[in-house]
Order: sequence, then C-alpha cells, then structure tokens
Amino acid sequence: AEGDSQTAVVVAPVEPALKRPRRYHVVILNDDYTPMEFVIDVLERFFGLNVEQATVLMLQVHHQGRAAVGNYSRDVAETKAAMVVDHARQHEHPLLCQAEPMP
Ligand code: TYC
Repeated sequence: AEGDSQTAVVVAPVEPALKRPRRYHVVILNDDYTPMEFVIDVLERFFGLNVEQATVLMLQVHHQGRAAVGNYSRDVAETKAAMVVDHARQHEHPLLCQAEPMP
C-alpha cells in the first residue's frame, strides 16, 4: 500500500539458543592383568552385549589397546564408566573404563 516503506533488517547469524548436548563414548582400556572372561562378563552385564559381541570387542581391546563400547549422554556415560571401575575394583582387577566426549 501507499506509504509502506520496505525496511530491510539484517540479522547477524547467532549461536543457536539450544545446542544439542554432546554425546560421550564409554571407552574400555587394555591392561595385562584383568582376565578376558571378566571383561566379557562386564560387557554383557553393563552394556547389554551378547557373549559373541562381547568376545569380539574384548579381543579388539586386547589387540588395539582400547575401544568404545557405546555412546550416551554425559551423565549416563560417566555413571556407567564409574560402575565398571567400581565392579572391577571389588574383584581386585585393574580394568580401566572412562567416558570421553565424542569428536
Ligand atoms: N589383556 C588382558 C589379558 O590378556 C585382557 C583384557 C582385555 C584386559 C580387555 C582388559 O579391557 C581389557 N588377560
């Protein structure tokens, strides 16, 4: 209509108000002392793997030094890692397990 002025408003790109929270890997690490059977049991018990999947993953860690077991929210990943370490210490095994932010 007459008299309308077209005003161009330039909006600078801003950070999204809500960033999707980072996901965290739970990583298990190799060591020379924790029995293979114990690691397999941990993978079944805490990560819901079946015995075949757990065996493959345990051997991967044994040969390559480490592997990611799953990805979770930060809270869940840190809790699971702490539960695994706690369980291992109760059985006097040095197994290490930690949460790491995904790239
Ligand atoms: N390297 C151990 C052994 O030879 C087995 C092992 C596998 C330990 C995976 C830890 O995260 C681990 N008994």
